[in-house]
Amino acid sequence: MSKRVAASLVAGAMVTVLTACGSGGGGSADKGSGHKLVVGFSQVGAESGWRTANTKSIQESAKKAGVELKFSDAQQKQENQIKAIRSFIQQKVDVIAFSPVVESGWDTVLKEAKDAHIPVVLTDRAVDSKDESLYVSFLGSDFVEEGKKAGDWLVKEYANNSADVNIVQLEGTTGSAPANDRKSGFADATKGEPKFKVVASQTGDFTRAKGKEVMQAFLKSQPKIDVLYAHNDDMALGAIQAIEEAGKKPGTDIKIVSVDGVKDAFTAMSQGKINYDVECNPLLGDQLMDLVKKVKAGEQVPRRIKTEEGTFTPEQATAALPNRQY
Ligand code: GYE
Repeated sequence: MSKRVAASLVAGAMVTVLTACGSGGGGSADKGSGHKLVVGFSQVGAESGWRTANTKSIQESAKKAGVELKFSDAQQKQENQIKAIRSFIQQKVDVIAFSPVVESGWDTVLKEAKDAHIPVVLTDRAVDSKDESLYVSFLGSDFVEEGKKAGDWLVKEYANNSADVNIVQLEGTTGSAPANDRKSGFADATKGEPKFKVVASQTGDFTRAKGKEVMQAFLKSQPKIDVLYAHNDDMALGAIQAIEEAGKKPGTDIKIVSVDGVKDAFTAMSQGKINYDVECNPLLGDQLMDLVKKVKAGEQVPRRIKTEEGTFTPEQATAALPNRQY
């Protein structure tokens, strides 16, 4: 008898719980059960093949995951990203995701997001903020490691040479994480050998047009260039044009090592114009959607999620070309 009473009490309790859920009476389900997760995403711009692939990946993954993506293109300007983030706060999005164009100067706007209780996820590029509470997670590549891989290749390539190796460097956007880190990783890998000399280093803003322009200036000012280290493929591709127009053979007269691993660079590699490419994976969409869903659900997420990536010789790039997605 007492058992039956207990059982019916349990059953009653269950019904109550089910009813509460079904009617949307739960405290956190304040936007109703059909509410789509809304993510505000501020993208850097459309400066490179890498970026185009990254944008496409994020937009497609959002669609697939049933996430409403409010997409904003900052055209490589920090002020535009700050404006976009403020507008996302005003619109009360569920999560803000962004790829910070430069590393510094984010504390004020990120504090505003925190005060509005909107979690922030960093993707692709990092910020240098000391206050770790301003974002919940950072998903992207290890750019220092990428620079090291480029430098390690150079050390091996010139292992049997004792003569000076004159290097020109095309840097990414000034103040950006990939420019800072790819520069320092490369410098670290080559610093043990004084024969490696960076004779000129300047920003090409991660674009083909600027890469070409700066390489033209390098070719005019530098009597002897052995190696070009480009922080991304688009600048390397622009530089290839400048080298060819100057009557030199890219990949032979000037060796080229670059970062990204986009299709156009693999094509250039198959033609012998780039000697080594360090991969940086732009296809972050699925991982990002996974992450924002977990963050919204209040689940514990890792502070740092690193993307796995490899390196490519011309032979490997030529073999990978037919199936390359970006
Ligand atoms: O390497 C470059 C792009 O932040 C990793 O930005 C990204 C870099 C990428 O413009 O091509």
